[in-house]
Amino acid sequence: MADAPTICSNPECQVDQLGHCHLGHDPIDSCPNYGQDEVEELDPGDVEEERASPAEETVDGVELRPNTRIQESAVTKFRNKNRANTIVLVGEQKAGKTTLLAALYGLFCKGPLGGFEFAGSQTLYAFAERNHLALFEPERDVPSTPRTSLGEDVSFFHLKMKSGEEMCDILISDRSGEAFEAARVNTAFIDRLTELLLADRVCFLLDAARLTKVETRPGYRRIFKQTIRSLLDNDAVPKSAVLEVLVTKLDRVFDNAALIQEVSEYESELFEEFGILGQEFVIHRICALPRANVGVGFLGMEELIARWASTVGSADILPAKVGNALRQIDRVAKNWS
Ligand SMILES: Nc1nc2c(ncn2[C@@H]2O[C@H](COP(=O)(O)OP(=O)(O)OP(=O)(O)O)[C@@H](O)[C@H]2O)c(=O)[nH]1
Ligand SMILES: [Mg+2]
Repeated sequence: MADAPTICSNPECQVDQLGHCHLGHDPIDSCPNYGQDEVEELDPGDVEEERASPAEETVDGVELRPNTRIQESAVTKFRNKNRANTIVLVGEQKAGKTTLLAALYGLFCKGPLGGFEFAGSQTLYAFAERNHLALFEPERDVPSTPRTSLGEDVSFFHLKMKSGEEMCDILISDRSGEAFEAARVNTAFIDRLTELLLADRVCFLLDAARLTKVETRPGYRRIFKQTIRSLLDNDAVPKSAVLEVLVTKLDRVFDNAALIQEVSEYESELFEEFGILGQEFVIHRICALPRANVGVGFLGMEELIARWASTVGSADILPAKVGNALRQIDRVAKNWS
């Protein structure tokens, strides 16, 4: 209800208190003075802002916007209420992050994916939009998925799934590949990748086509490792998070044994370098859009969803151990000096 003075522009009218029009108009709306000030005072921006307010929507007491992506600020609230696995997608521009999200939605539209049934999503509209754009005119040469803009902050997609009697929630982050590229060359940008700190699983997307193409191969082999290395060396990834390399766009190399061999060799190199760090490190191959070779199908997607939905361990609330802590006796000399 608006404030009393804004209901009617006639100063003698007491419609806000008496409930009837001073000039006898019935219904009240038919009075030309009724609501005029209110209309004049309306700031169209407010209307939009109100509609966009996350406070409008509550699910299980959690404030979320159902039809857009979830902003990072809402993720913490969501995770406080729901035991959700958080998956962070990392990959340079056009690696296939958004297409992977679209494919997950598209596959759930057709039915269960492996042992998991779709049970709901707080980001249905955003999923549907991406799926539509990924499939829109799939024959054309230019990328069909709109590039995630650097101006956009990270946002999260939500999936609720059912496996037998068990329900599980996953949140998957998406942000522009440019942000990861910037962080690779300038560590000052790593702090901006705030979603990494929330990650239960960090998925590095490795573009199989780019990895095996003669023109791009040397540079890409190097920068892919550099991205992982810079995030790990700068402690941007929680030690508890699983590191997962997703070799994407398998449809583009599938029929060529030499290219597959190259992929395998690079996978071995990655294992040698990152598999020994004490953090769980896995590599899987997927195809999220079998455009170049329909026969490949949506490779590895059932296994992917099973991994992403796998129960996360209990949160470790113990304070982290301090390495090389000074003993009191070591401090004596310092205290005396
Ligand atoms: N053939 C094939 N093309 C794919 C696959 N996955 C993604 N693509 C294509 O790769 C291009 C880039 O995919 P996106 O999903 O937009 O990449 P992104 O990582 O989100 O890129 P940014 O938003 O720029 O960070 C699009 O043209 C997709 O159609 C795949 O599995 N196979
Ligand atoms: Mg994208």
